[in-house]
Amino acid sequence: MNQVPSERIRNVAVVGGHGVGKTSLVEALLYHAGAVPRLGRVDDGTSTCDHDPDEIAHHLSVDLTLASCTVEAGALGTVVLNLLDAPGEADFAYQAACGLAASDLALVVVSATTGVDVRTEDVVEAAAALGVPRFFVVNGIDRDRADVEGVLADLRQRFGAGIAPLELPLPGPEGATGVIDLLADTAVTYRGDGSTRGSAGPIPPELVAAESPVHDALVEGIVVGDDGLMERYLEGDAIGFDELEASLAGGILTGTVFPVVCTSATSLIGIDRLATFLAEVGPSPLARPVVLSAGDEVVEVTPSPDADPLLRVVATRTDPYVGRATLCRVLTGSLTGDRTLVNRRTRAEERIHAPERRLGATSIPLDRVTAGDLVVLPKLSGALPGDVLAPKGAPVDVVAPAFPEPAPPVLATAIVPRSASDDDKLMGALHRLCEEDPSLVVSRVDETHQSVLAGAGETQLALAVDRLARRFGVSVDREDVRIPYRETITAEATAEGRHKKQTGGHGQFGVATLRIAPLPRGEGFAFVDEVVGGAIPRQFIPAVRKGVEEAMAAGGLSGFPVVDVSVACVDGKHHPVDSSEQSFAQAGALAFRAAFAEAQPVLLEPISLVEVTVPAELQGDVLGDLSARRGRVLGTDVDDRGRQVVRANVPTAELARYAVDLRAITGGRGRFRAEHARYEPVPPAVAARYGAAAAER
Ligand SMILES: Nc1nc2c(ncn2[C@@H]2O[C@H](COP(=O)(O)OP(=O)(O)O)[C@@H](O)[C@H]2O)c(=O)[nH]1
Ligand SMILES: [Mg+2]
Repeated sequence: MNQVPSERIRNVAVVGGHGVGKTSLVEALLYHAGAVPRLGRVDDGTSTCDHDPDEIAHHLSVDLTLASCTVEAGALGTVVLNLLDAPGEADFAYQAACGLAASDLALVVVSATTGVDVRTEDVVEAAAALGVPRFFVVNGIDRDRADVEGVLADLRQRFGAGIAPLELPLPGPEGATGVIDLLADTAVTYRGDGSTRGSAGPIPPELVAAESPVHDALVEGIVVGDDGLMERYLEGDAIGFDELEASLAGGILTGTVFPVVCTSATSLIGIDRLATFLAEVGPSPLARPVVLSAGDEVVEVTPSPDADPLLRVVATRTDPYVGRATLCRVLTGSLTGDRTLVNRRTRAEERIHAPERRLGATSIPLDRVTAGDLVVLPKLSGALPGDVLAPKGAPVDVVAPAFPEPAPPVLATAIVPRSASDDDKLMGALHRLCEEDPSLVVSRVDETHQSVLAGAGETQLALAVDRLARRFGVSVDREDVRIPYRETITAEATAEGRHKKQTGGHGQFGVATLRIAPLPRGEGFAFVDEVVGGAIPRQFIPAVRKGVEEAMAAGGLSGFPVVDVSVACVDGKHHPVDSSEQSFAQAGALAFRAAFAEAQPVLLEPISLVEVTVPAELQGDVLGDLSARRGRVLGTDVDDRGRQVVRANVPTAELARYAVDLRAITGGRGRFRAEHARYEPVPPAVAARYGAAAAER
């Protein structure tokens, strides 16, 4: 593929809710550009971007996929469109955010039938947070239930007056058959014969009356950001198309104007025009400065092919056959031939060679990579999303463009390998998956002897388990994550432990009397020696202690580790020949178990501190649900966007599926974070219920 100068590169993240037509829209753009000979379809598994077996099987985009093509854009010449097809599901929001961070424009796709949804709001918020300009596409205007006016009203209500519709659908007998160009005042019709080219003509007379005020509103919306143009407009000057377009491009870049166009990705309406808009008014990488810091110095640089190369890792993917492939954005500089760069985080040297573009699964080798471009690099060793690759010794850190951090995981599952060979491969495979999607976190929990995979939601976890088998040949079962209950006592008790065995020659003899008492929560264990008069010889006291510690670790009445107990060894007996460390360890353990049973033991459960953020109108539902989970609300607050923030203590056991349930209760509008707070006794009524669960262990 031809390389073009940086000002003719457009890096576009295609984002939005699930099923709105993002992957289909990318396909239509590729087909229009001639990058694919036939229009692939998501439903047949023939689209360019949903190429992974899991994506085809589930009709779901789960990875960030690069598809590059070139379009001819009039005086500009050849423009490279680097389209990043992002997954729409909330579970894969981090992938989408990484795609936004690598792009200069967020192409926010909204369904003409279902309109603005939670994910639309989320991706717009994510783009705004990363400072990425936004451009909306209302897709699916061919559908007979399309309601573009309703969607536009919604867009305006949610995202403000900057929403600037450049097109309206041109109604046909069923759905739309074209678009009305509000800038040029023409109607563009599409033949529906597989061609992407529309033909322009006059606006049908019956639509003129409705169109003209929208046209005026649009022109006003565009010139308002440009004082010179505004003045001329108010004086009655007709502002030319080119000037409007230039002003529009400025408004997009500064995030004050959000154009909206209309498409049908499957009937190929408005695709040619979208490609032209992206080329003509989409920001080039040169318009988005890179801010670097070196020591105390912060400098803003315009990406330049002559600078030292600086690359930002956007995503990595491990293919069992091809190996690792890393998607990078060239922040500045250029690459020709081999080059060794250093990963600023790991300090590892990485040999950079054989850069390529991608068309979904297809590689297109590049001889030269220039500032602002998106490229895939093979065989980097350990790069993670967000890492920066710089020449050796260059003390630079990248301040902007910003890169997102994954949100802390909210849902977890335990993973159990089916066979010993699965067990051997499990951790390696899990680590690979977590590298590809850093919003997945794997851990080994010693207290419950489980390998736990945690992430953003059920879809993501289920897919990870599928991938373990499909891509890494590791078969696993899922299990609930065990709650690390503990046990403690609520009263003082004293008991004697007597260990005595007579087996032929040497016997075993040791007696220890222990007084145990509750300790404040979190203090664990204390041991004091109160033996007087050598009832237990000094050298055996540590053995008593060891026996107690082993008994505590082995568990109390329900088999959970015992904590927060002070133990005093108050008396004992020994035998000059038969006593040994072993005997006293046994005696200590026996005494502890006896005293424990007398000391009114209770089950302790972990309590989490939860912070739930929801729109105010959903707060009641959330509070009701928290109290059904035995939660105690600590307080509520309002955040900077007017949402309620509820803080509560909730037993961790009640939160196992909270991510799934909160999404259902709030229609995806609720967020939460949870962290371990402390242990508390399980209320007796609840303990009876848990007793059964505990007994199963
Ligand atoms: N009628 C119609 N169907 C569409 C259009 N765009 C996408 N679809 C269909 O909508 C479904 C979801 O499309 P897809 O591209 O996977 O959406 P994504 O999840 O946003 O990537 C598929 O069945 C597509 O064939 C459109 O413009 N018109
Ligand atoms: Mg998709």
